[in-house]
Amino acid sequence: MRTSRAPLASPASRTARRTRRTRRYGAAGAAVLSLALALTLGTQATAVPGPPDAAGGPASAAPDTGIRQYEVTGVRGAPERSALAATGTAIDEVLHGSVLISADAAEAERLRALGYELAPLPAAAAGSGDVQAAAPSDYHTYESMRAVVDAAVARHPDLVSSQVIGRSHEGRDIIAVKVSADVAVDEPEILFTHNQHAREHLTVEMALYTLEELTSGYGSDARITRLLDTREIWLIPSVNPDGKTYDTESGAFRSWRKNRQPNAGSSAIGTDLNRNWDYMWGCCGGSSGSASSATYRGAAPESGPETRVVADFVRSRVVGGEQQITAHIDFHTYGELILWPYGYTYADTAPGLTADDRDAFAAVGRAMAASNGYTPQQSSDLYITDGSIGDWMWAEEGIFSYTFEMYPRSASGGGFYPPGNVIDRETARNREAVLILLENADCMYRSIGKEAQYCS
Ligand code: 7B0
Ligand code: ZN
Repeated sequence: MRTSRAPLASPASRTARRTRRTRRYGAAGAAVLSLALALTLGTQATAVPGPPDAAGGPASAAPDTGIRQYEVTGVRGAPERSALAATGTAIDEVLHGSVLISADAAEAERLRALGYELAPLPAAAAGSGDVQAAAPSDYHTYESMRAVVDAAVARHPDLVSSQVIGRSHEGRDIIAVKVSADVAVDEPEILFTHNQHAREHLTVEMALYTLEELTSGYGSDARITRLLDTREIWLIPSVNPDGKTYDTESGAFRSWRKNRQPNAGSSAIGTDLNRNWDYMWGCCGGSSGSASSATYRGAAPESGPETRVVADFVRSRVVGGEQQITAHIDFHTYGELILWPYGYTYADTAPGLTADDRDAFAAVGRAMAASNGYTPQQSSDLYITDGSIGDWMWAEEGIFSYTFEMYPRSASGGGFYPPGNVIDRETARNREAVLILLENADCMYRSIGKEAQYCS
């Protein structure tokens, strides 16, 4: 098992690899916009609780699974949040001095027995105040997502292609959509992954928004035209199609997070795909070894077929010994955050993550955050996670990997189930951030003024 050793590539060899790589692409003639170093959005790292909600619709109660949201009081600071997360609870939202979690009755009891104080959230944050309740029909299903992708391929065969990269546990196709004008032969590649977590439906809408924006902008929007001429963009709109389907197929939301893979010796279903990646897997209390936990890390790294499919896809992008993908966003909800590695440690620099790496992560992360109003921070500022996608992407593949936590900032905006009438606004809100990443993807170190050192 490769859980507690240093990354395969030493920082030095990886730097050399990136330097070589950019030497090949650096003169490709891409008009590269310089990164306007943005102001950070202030030091606020946690959400401010919204007004208490009155009774509302069913969005945060999930009768099928009995999973609902609770506020856990007296939890402040990343170490205390990490201690709570180490019990196997998934933290949904960080407030000042408390957090929101999703739990079923048994888990709530267990946490109370451990001394935590839990208060159930009023039946639904969504559906109260001026936020409407969402219904499953507000979002694309897995099937209707496929139809949108197929239509884009049919309309823009010169720009868009779709391929099946593997299958989920229940046998659904996991697809990767490639968007590129393929003018240049050898281009930096950027990957967007969506919907590792079943209930985070807004992230699938984000993939479809990006697809539409890129395809409709080619030939009409100079910036998008230039980017599609000089980049290869990969979208995986749903990493977890089984979980997504399970979450909504009954007609009510189930607050499901994991995949739908059975676990040997347990009646509990599912692995948290974002704890199942093969770097520092299970190292640090940032995931659970119990099958019933929302953050169950699985029996082994990449034991989730969906994790394996996406990891194999990423590994398949190594051409001539060089990983072609340079930058990545993994879309989640919610919290309005932009996170970068590492999640497994509080340290700002660590094996394979130099001060320059960290500074480049932060510079581009802050520039993106300045465009969408999200809060930029290292992942572990939230709480410790191990086996998450971003740590693997960076440590094993040298890919600048961000995690976006999309709208809303707090449960009062609908939590995991914001109403359909915010989808257009909240996906378009990330347009600029996506373009900033695409523009920086040929040399992330330009953001810290070190293009010559790393990318010349
Ligand atoms: C998660 O509420 C991941 C940070 C990456 N190291 C944050 C993510 O997997 O816990 N938050 S979420 O589940 N979407
Ligand atoms: Zn998530």
